[in-house]
Amino acid sequence: MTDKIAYETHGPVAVLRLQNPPVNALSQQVRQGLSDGMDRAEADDAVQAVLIVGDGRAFIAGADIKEFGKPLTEPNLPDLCTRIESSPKLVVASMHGVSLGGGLEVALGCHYRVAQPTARVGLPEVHLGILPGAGGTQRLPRLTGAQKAVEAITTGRHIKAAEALELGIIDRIEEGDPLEVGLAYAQDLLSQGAPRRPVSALPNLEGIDWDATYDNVLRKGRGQISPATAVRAVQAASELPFEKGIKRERELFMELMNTDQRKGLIHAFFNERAVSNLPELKGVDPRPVQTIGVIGGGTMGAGIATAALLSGLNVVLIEMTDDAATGAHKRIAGNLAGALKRGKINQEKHDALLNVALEVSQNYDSLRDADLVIEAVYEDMDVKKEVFGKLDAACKPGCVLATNTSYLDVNEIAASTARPADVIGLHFFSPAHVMKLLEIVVADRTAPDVVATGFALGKMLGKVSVRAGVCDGFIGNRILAVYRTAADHMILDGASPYHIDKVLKDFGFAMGPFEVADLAGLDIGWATRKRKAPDRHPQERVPTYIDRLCEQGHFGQKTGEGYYVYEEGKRGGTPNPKIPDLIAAEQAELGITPRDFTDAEILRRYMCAMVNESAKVVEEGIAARPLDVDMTLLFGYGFPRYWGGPMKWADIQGLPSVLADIERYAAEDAWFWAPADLLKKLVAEGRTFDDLNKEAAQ
Ligand code: HSC
Repeated sequence: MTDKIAYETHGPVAVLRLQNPPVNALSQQVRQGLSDGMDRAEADDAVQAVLIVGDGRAFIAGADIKEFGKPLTEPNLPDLCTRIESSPKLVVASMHGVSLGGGLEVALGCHYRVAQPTARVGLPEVHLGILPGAGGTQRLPRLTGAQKAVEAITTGRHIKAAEALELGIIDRIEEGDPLEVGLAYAQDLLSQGAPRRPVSALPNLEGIDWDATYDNVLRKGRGQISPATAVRAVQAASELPFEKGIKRERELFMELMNTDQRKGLIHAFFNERAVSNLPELKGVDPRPVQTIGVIGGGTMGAGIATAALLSGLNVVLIEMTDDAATGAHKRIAGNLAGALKRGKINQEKHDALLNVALEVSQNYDSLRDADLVIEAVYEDMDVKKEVFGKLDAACKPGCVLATNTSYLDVNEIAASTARPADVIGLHFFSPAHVMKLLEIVVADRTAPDVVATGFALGKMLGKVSVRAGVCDGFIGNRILAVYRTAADHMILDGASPYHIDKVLKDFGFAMGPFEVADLAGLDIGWATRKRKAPDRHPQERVPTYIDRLCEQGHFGQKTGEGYYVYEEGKRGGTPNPKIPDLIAAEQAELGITPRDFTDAEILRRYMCAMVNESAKVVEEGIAARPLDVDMTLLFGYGFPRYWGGPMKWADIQGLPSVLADIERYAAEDAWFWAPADLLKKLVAEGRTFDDLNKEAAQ
């Protein structure tokens, strides 16, 4: 026995209790302990049944993900599940909290399953780029039927106990201490003389149209292959005897284990948790936050207010005029109505949030009790300074003063107040009650407990919070500006925006950069180009063909015309026939002969520009680690999760090849493509971005 499993007997029942906090992941020691425990129970003639139960907050959260990518160790999980199932003694699982992946597979290896009413089960492996590899694709469909198993496995969703009972995944729901409940159930089964009931012995299931199901799941996966591959594993359960099906599952599992997508998805899993784990936050208590102020009730301010209300905070929103206040209230009411419709809140909660927790005011004095105020007004330094002056006068001492600016200098804003240590940037992404990313912008004089308060607020709001330093655009928008420029350069040189959009959607982005530009509004880029014009480097190439469209009042989706033309009531747009002419005119003016671009070259240039700027952002300390850039792009910019982020993508490609391409491009445009020093250093030392993440974690 290992110390991860406690063995005890209660009358005729041997109990194997998992003790591997925080979530009883099935590490080698846990697997060994379970296997030894089964041996011991079987060797004891007084034992008639075995109960498997977990200590702490979950039954079992699955295989130990930290072991993935390392050499396999015995006993392996599929064999362990088969070993449990083939025990001559009755085996029962008592499940509480979550039973996920390998955790559910262990339970499916047992002969009977009882769960707490609050328990959740699921096979979420596809989200890690793999499939259930310990019999889950063979046993689950034997209980639920093919269609339901395909749905559960390809979505990886968590299934609540009541539904699990209905689907036949569990046998009983019982509230109480999981050990007591499990013991009572086992005793019950013994007294009834209940037989062993191996799921693998159940008959093969009915077939479905496997090819159509595979195609459908593949399409929905937008390039992610694990869900579709899982369909083939379930197909094996319908077409092959159990032993052969298990073999097929193993083959497909190992195939996926060796993919880059598995590496990217596991990188995302661990780093979305690691991102808020910063040395500067250790031992620093955040300031308490119960009431927040929001200045400005446009789309952004209303979104922030909605997110805060839905997280249980009180909100005081300040607007300047009656009309604006009414508009803000309407927007928040609309957002909350959406939450009500989707079942996120009930009517009573909805009414309380809108009528009690929210106050819309035109008077800064209403902010007297606010613990934190977020300004979300027009992006103009003078306007921001005026707002901060008023906040300085109205807010209580210790109130955190935050700006939601997307690029303005937070140091300058802070310096305009009498309390710069209380000032921080909280950069939300629109719509703020939906988008997961929050950039926490730490200015030179921001106090450590104000930084901790930013992260605590992010956690309350369910955001992925990333620390960023002060620069134009912080982490995300600064990098975006550069890879967008790379795309614009390709357009000047001959690629079409529609080709570029297609290549990036094939790569896994939900939208192409020009579709995004149309959605965000072309006036934003136009304003930025004008703002940056005075400080522009003489060697900078800035395409202006799209400004001609803006000059005619076409700003993308909101005006019905941009890179695409949008028709009322139709989803998506069609290429705007004016665009090629505008591009051709600028090419003629600049004396450029357009050339062809392959899909591969478009992707490579776009990604190399992203990686190079990302490396500069890390090198300058704007991002604390490469993983901070990766999480910013994943949660705020639609970067495909299965690549893990741009820095993980670069590691997977091999940094020497990325640098070689950047240097090749630099021969054409040395200013734009100047390679990052950090990238050159890592290549010279034979290291990766992930090595920097690991060093930072030590
Ligand atoms: C699997 O099971 C594969 C099998 O099908 C087959 C294997 C067969 C191999 C055969 C080869 C021949 N492992 O999220 P939280 C950590 S794949 C290791 O903050 P919450 C997590 O990193 C697995 N660590 O808490 C964090 O650590 P930190 C399928 C795991 O309450 C801490 O636990 N299962 C871990 O918000 C707390 O986590 C899944 O995909 C794991 N499996 O959520 C489930 N799970 O404190 C993944 C968690 O150092 N996990 N940790 O940051 C989750 O969805 C969530 O963590 C929970 C808890 C819902 C469990």
